[in-house]
Amino acid sequence: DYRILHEAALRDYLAGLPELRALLGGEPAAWAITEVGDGNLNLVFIVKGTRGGIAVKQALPYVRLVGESWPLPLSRAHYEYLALSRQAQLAPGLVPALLHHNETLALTVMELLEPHIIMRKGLVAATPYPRFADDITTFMARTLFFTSDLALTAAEKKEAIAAFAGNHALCKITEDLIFTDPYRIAEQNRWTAPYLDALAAALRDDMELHVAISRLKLKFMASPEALIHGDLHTGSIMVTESQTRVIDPEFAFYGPMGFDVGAVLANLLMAYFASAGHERSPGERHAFEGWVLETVEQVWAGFAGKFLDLWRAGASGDAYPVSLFAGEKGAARLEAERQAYMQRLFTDTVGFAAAKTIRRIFGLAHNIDFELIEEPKKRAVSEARAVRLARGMMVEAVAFRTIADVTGAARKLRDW
Ligand code: SR1
Ligand code: MG
Repeated sequence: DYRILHEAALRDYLAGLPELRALLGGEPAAWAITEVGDGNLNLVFIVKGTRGGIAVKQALPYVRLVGESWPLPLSRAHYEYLALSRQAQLAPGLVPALLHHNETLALTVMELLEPHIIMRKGLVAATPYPRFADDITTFMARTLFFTSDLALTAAEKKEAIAAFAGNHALCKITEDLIFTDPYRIAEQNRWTAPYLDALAAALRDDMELHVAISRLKLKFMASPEALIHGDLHTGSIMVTESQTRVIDPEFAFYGPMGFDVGAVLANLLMAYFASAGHERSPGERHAFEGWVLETVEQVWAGFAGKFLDLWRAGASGDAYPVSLFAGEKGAARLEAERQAYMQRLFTDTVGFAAAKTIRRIFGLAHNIDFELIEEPKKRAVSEARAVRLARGMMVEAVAFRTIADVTGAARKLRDW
């Protein structure tokens, strides 16, 4: 009984739900309904009544960006709802409140986030977000730690993996668009031609890069470390100066933690490199770029610190049995192991951040950080700097020992 709900049908549907009707207030005929979806996959409506407003998201049976020629399962709405529910428990206040879900219609109603804006739009306008680093690190540390083997029993973890295993069509999008297509000839690839033609060809011929991206692809496919958001770019985050909300976890599944952390870092780094291409005064540029790199550092440091604190506070999962690390000697050895764990996670994060960058410059789905730089030559200069950093981060991920190594390398490429 699935049907796409356009404005009139949505109005009728909502009018039949007493709780939402009360929340909106007034007569349904007077509700203002606007389709605002600017993502690649779904319909998103804002509905406003006399008392309040809501956001309604409905999955389409195909990829919106491409059209009906690319079918996509509606079940992604189920996984998104499941992930949002779990994230709401683990990171309260950092995701939108869920108000209603209809599995058949692949439709979810959420609180209307107002006056929040999509963070990417704010970054293009050079707006700093003072709460962001603290909020996003809380979100990532809590959602990743509490869904990992450090916090769950083996049975709980396996059940949880199984609950998301059916979301493979969304994983396949990532496997193709991020980990494969930018490195080969693919119909849907595009880049800022002709300026990046040579670079695109070089990526297709770079065997060290092909090995590195294939290792990352394998890690993505075969490392169910935690429930990851799966698409944690700055278009999946809504912000005000004082609030952060993570939205859109339809790509959620049990995957490698570094994929989420890397997504956040990559999108900040792209905002950094795009900054030179946007109209802004030298002072504004300096302040914004300084804030971005500081935030990159705070995101890794904050995430690692909070994740370790949760682990030290008492991990009830089946990994690292407490009985194996008794006494002072055990505690010291376990602490050294925690540091080694975080170092490995950092290396993964660096590699995934690189993969997330390259796909936005050569793959199907680009981002407005670069796309809104109108002059192609200027855009290509910003993109080429980002790619240069990304290539190094992917091929020599282990050489980046600290987050300062990443921001230092980005700073050196600022005027390259
Ligand atoms: C065809 S979907 C393209 C991209 O949009 C989503 O936001 C994900 O980032 C996906 O890779
Ligand atoms: Mg999305």
